[in-house]
Amino acid sequence: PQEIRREDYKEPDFIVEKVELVFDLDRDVTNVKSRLFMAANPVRGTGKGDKVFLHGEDMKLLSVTLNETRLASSDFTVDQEGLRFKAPGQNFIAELETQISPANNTRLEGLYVSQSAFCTQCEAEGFRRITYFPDRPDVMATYKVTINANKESCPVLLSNGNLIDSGDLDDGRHFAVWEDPFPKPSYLFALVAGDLACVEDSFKTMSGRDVALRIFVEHGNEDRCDYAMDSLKRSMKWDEEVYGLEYDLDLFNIVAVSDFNMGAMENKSLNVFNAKFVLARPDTATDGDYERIESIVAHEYFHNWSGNRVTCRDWFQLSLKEGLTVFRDQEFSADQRSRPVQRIKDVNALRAAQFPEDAGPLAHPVRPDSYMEINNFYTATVYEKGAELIRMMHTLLGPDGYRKGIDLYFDRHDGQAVTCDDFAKAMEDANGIDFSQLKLWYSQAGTPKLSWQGDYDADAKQYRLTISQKTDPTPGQPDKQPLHMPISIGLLGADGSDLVAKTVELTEASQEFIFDGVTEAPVLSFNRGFSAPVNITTDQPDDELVFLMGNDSDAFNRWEAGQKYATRLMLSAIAAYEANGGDVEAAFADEQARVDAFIAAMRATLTNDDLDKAFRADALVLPGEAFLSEQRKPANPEAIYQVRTALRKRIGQALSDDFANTYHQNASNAAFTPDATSAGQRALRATALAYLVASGEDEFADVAVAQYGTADNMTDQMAALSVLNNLDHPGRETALADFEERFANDGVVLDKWFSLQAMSSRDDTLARIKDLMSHPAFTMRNPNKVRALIGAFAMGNPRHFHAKDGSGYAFYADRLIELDDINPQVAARLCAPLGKWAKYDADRADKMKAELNRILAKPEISRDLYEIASKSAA
Ligand code: BAL
Ligand code: ZN
Repeated sequence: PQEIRREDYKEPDFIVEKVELVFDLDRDVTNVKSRLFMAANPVRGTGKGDKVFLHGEDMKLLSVTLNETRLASSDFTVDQEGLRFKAPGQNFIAELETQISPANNTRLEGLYVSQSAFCTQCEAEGFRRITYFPDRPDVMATYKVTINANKESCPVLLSNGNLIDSGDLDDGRHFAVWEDPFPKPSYLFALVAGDLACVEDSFKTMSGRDVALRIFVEHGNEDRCDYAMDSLKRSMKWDEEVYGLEYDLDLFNIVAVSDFNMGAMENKSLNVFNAKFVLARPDTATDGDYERIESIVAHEYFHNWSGNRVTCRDWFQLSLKEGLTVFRDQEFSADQRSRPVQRIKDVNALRAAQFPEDAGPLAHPVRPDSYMEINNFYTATVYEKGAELIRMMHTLLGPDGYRKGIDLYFDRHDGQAVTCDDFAKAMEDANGIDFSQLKLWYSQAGTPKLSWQGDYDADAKQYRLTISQKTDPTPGQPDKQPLHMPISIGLLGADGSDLVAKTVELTEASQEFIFDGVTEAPVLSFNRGFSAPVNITTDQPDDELVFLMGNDSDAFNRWEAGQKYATRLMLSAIAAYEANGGDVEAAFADEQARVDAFIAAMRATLTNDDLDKAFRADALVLPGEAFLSEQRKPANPEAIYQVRTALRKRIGQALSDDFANTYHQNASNAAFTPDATSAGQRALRATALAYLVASGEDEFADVAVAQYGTADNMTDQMAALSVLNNLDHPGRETALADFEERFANDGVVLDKWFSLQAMSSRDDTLARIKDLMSHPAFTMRNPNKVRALIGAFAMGNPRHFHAKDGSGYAFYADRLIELDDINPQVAARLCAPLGKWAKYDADRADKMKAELNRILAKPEISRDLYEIASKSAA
């Protein structure tokens, strides 16, 4: 497959001003007629050629008609990429008739069938699987869409914009006509037709308009929409209050479908969601699910401005809308919940997915320079690192300066398809500043490494801080420039108060900052709030970390200090474990004093009632196995698992009384509510239970069994089941069997059950996964099922995935090969774990590479999977 390069971007020769589509829906043969009102692109100037190209894939082309004259087959050419013909003039009408088969569309791109409903997914390039069209985001047209379908099986007919007509047809069919007045790129087109239940509400906008809000779900799920609806209304209000942005149509629809490649999709006024991110009832969804629903509903809603009203010129600019919209949803969640807890969550996610991406073979800049398949670039780098870039702009400009930049961006570019440079320019122009160095974050891949050196001069009452930065080479980028970034710091006095709290701007490879009036030798709190998305290589002494854990006024850095301490402790123990031939007792033999100090600091956090419970729960969780793997080369998954498990056991034993108190004190008799405070209480109690069970005392496993049996909500039930999941305890099988029976017909909930088993540390896990593949509810055709069972194994079970005999790799590669023929986009997305071979010992690395090569040898491998596997194997 060919690489597409950013520098090759050319304006389209012809644009489409208006589209009229008529769908005659049928599962096996759907007929699509389109009328495209085409014009030579005025930006290019007229008369620059008459060659028209329309993208199109996997369709049957029935006819091409230009200005009402049907073309002979010799007047156009069709190949795998699309349709070419000669324009009959500067302005003309092209009519195309195509046939597609939604029921056979297992890729879930374009028009397909989920359960019994028709739905679409067009981002990035799905529209070209519906009809021939210049399927690129810089071609923006208004759409009028007529849907004809069987009235009994498809009573609901939806598309973008406003419903302008509907009625009955012959033969039990009916129709609806939708018109979207806002010009949009084809990737925002959507159609849904099916027998769906509808939950309705409304929102009054800041200018007093009433917007009808509707959520469509499968029948029987109507009582699981309240939280999504509430989240939608809060998002609409927040965007008005914080960004001054009002919704622009009288109707906003959300549809939940079971089969979906992504989390959700922001189609204009018709958001299509993975059902997993809509449906919630206390007995089916955990607090984590509620949180994700809130943030994804917000994310898709916010796209109405940051994505739809102003969109991307080309797909290299994807972060223009995604980085900005992730930043917006993160800030929304921070405002709705606890700001530090939200920041911890976002940084954990960044470290879990983006830092490894930036350090591996798939590293790419926030604005990539080339791709083979754009679906492979919906990455943590484009999304989460892109959001960090916007966050740095926000920090550097302050809230008012940021808002001035945002206002100018939307004033200047409303209705346009623009670039990341256009966004930065609006920020610069509104504030009279120069972001040219900051913009390197768009083009330079890799996570910067920062080190610092602090010197205190007691006589001068001066603290000098030298900060150095370096970014390692990444594929295709051997040389890196120093970046511009805000570093928030605090200097703490002995009583724990801030002597200095400030944000400095780092721009040089090495730079000194001087703080005067510092009355005592301070402890440095560095990169507060994770103001810059970097790795810090300076080791702060243990006692300073303990001090920060107990005193830092920046809650994020209190948490961070604990994570650093725990990481350091475990890395030393892992080295000792390996040096002592896998003896976990020996691993901690030389670390007793440090372990004790760490446990004492954990206890102080656990019992500090001034701290938010959700924060305490986070602060008590040790860095995960995947994170620890990133800190070591070669990573030894078995050693990491053993040492982390042993440390948890020691903490559980040492603080058993405290955890037992916490567990009992945080029981609640109140009815479940998903608010952040109640969720924090449940999280702290779940953490206590997990440590009690980790202590190895049988009585606590019985407590977990009891909790599973008596809990009246999914959060508490899953907390119990997750700890039982790793045990050899009869209660495990009983609880799993009960769960399976209760949710046998509930795909979204049963996925939790598949995932748990895939992530179990038990030795029979891989065998169990193989059995579960023939479970009646499992199918490789449903992305959620694949992610729940197969994806969870590779991403959430490092120890078994990296089994020394290579069985985990071989099983996984077999699944990717099988999946590639069904859904290449999902297959490619799951391939990344095999690409991390360079992190492991030679034996594992060879086995992982061998599996990548076996994947590459697959006949008719998709472009999607080829790109990831070939870059990973290199
Ligand atoms: N645009 C694809 C899904 C999302 O990021 O909202
Ligand atoms: Zn998005």
